[in-house]
Amino acid sequence: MFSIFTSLFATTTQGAPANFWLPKQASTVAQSVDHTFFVITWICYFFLFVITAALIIFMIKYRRKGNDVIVKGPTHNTPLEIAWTILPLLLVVVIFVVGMRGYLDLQQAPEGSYDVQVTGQKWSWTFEHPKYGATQVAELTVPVNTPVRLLMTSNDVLHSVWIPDFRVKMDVIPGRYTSLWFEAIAVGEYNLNCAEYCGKDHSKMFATVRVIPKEDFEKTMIKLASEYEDMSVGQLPAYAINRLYNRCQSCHTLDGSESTGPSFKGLWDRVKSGDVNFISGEKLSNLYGESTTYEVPENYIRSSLLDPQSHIVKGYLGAMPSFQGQLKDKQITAIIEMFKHLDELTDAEGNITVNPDGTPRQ
Ligand code: HEC
Ligand SMILES: [Cu+2]
Repeated sequence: MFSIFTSLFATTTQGAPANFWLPKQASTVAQSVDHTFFVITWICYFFLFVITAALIIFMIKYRRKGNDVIVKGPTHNTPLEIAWTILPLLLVVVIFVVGMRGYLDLQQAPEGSYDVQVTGQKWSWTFEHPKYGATQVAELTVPVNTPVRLLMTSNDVLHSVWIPDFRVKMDVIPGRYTSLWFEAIAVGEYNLNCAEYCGKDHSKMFATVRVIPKEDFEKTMIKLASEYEDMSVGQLPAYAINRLYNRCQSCHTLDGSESTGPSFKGLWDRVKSGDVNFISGEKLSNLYGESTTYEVPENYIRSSLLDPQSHIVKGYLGAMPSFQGQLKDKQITAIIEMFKHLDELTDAEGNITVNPDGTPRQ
């Protein structure tokens, strides 16, 4: 209890730990944000005290005593009126200058920042590292003491990236890019939350920012970009749904609902049984068999990815882009394995239930 009050007086040093009022300071801008916060808070405390004291003193001093005759009070006091106009004006100017400085710092990412592409989608965050070709879902790894710039957009509704320990927050808007930058000052794990109510599972839309030493960063990213290479076939479905499905999710759902393309739910059963009709009038089952177009059903999925225009599913447009050159052979295998095991990777509503390493997602 005592520390709640002492922390009110704590000067905000760079990198201050969490206290009752504010979370840990873990970025370069946190100190100045807290500074602004405390300047305004202390102005409020000052006036709370002065006004309450005046109120109590006046209540006692000017209370009605006995049956005095009520006389007319003063109606006007020029010096007083000038004072209560000029003083608050000066105060709001101070607040504006302190606030504007911090705001400008937050707007402009420093030259040479490390870029990350962020996509918000009900209800998960995807982070792409263009420099390494690595993709992360629900977790973002960044180097310490390096300015990082997030370029953000949404696939559906309004979201908002908020990292309390870094004191940064920015809306994520469909059909538009917004940006945000931070420079973490300490290695560690920090929470990233969605701060814009975005529907049923808004409260589950969070991610972990993992700040790691600079010298480990390159190694970690390269490993992340090629992590599937060391995986056994049994490990591939969890990898695919977490690391590859985000490239498909704008057109393919996991819950059976229609989108630009057919849902992935039940896809493997449809494909295996050959129960797919094409706009050419052909049926997939007629293309199966020895020395025909697709010797095994897996080849149909492979060609759907590498040459999507060759057979277009009835009821859809040929809107699928080719992933030729973008997916390695083992990643294609991973996607096929993902289709086969989709039931074990998602719940009835199409939410992903496993982490990339196969452990259950909370
Ligand atoms: C821009 C939209 C779009 C994206 C992104 C996209 N697809 Fe498609 N996909 C489609 C459309 C439209 C069809 C149906 C027409 C066709 O067969 O080409 C389709 C069809 C398919 C089919 C055949 C489905 C069936 O029922 O026979 C598979 C398999 C497939 N996509 C896999 C993927 C995978 C895996 C990804 C991500 C790596 C992906 N798609 C990304 C639009 C997309
Ligand atoms: Cu959200």
